[in-house]
Amino acid sequence: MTEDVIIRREGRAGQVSLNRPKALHALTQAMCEAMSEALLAWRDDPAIETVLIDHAEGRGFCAGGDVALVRRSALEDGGTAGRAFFFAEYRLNHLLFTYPKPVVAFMDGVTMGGGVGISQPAKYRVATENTLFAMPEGAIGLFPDVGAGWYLPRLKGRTGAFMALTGARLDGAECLWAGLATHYLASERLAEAKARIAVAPGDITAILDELSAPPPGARIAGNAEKIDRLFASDSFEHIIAALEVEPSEWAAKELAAVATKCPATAKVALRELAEGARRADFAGEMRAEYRIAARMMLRPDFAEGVRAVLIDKDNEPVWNPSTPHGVTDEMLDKIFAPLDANEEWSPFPA
Ligand code: QUE
Repeated sequence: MTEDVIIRREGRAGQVSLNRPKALHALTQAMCEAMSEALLAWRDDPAIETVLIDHAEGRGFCAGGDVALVRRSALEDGGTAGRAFFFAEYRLNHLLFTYPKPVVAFMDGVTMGGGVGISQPAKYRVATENTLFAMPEGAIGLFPDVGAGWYLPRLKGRTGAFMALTGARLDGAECLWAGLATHYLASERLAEAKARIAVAPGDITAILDELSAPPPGARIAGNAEKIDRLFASDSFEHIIAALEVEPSEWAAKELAAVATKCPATAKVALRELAEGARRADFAGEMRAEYRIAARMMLRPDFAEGVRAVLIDKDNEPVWNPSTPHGVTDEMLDKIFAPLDANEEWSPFPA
């Protein structure tokens, strides 16, 4: 049992509220397991017709995963505890993706990493004026996981590659533009939306449509042409070269963002997205990402990135390799290789 997630029934809805405010509701293994247990019970419960996912008191929504624990595990137990965390998190991601009842995720605040993994599989994804959405793993030498290899290449144009390489933070209007959100509501209407959905789960679309507000303009739309052109390649070196010769302030700013991130993360992400684009089933995606996670968490870049961003907060990570050229195809092959058969990821039984 954990108090870091609140699980309750509200009318005909099951509701899970992330409740770890001291870490901006970043997911722990216990939180993932508690959510999965509730979802599995509700799946076969005819009294529950929909599931709502939100956060409790204070700022939301979910800042990611328990990367401090994963780092400690990498340094102290060879990664055993870290792998167990990813195994549980990805099972939850997959359970949501295949869930037979409509899920509504309320992305009312920071939605990064782990928060993306529990919102993108939902049929309904509500953004607000508080939404701040990103896949920022390049800042800590990890990689875009929780199904990002599935979702990002399915966004329009090269939006997904752009997000993976720059860690760009999208606001709620930009999430709606990109399809990362299905609805945009003022946060002051969320309580009413949840209450009405719990009473009439057959009317979710109508309720969210009715309570929607017109979003402000999506700034990213004005950069879409540049994003699609400059991030077109699956080669990291080609993308950097394109940004370098583009005579715009925007390109210079994005090049600077890309250049401060972990080079290994960038190359892993580009291969991951290219492979994910061709995939037909989500379980295969999560199996592939678990292999990558098992390798990436043990690389010194990850311990160094978490140190620089979350522990010492100097934001001056020293990456190794420090250049794109230093990250070879042979290194990538090892990161993507299958695990021993008894260590591979598997979903919950259907
Ligand atoms: C990149 C990331 C993460 C991050 C910051 C980055 C991430 C993550 C957290 C995070 C934040 C606050 C917490 C916590 C974790 O920050 O994945 O436990 O309290 O989980 O720049 O990928």
